[in-house]
Amino acid sequence: MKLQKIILAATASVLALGTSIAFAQFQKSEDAIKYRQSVFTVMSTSFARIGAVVKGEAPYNKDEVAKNAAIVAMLSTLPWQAFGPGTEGGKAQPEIWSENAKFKGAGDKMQLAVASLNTAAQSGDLESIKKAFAAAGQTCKTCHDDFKKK
Ligand code: ASC
Repeated sequence: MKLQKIILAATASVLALGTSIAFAQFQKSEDAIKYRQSVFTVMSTSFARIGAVVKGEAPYNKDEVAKNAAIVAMLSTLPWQAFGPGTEGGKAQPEIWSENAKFKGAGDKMQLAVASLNTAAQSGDLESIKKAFAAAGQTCKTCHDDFKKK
């Protein structure tokens, strides 16, 4: 009985490990490319909606900006798992893999910047939203300059 329990626990652990590996990887590089591009597309849509408010092209609605900032902050955590080894392609520059620490650093900066934007957006202070938006936009641009094909 005791041994059966140990085997059962071990089997469950192996299955859980297998599931997490399958979750972190993609079957084909095209799947990874599609995933990360989809995330960036939706992130860009919400970011641009905040941008329209910041630029005075759309009226400021606290709930709308807060919602879009939360979407951007949440999505900012997702694309990195889809830049694994062997997933070169799409608009990704090869430097993402050859200078991976630099790429990771740029991604971390972006995540911190959009987390700050989200904090500002939830507070509802438009002046701090404007500042945080500009800082976040700069992290998008820096990373694109270095790592995204034109
Ligand atoms: C966007 C978008 C980006 C960034 C970048 C900021 O809305 O799609 O890639 O902002 O242009 O510099």
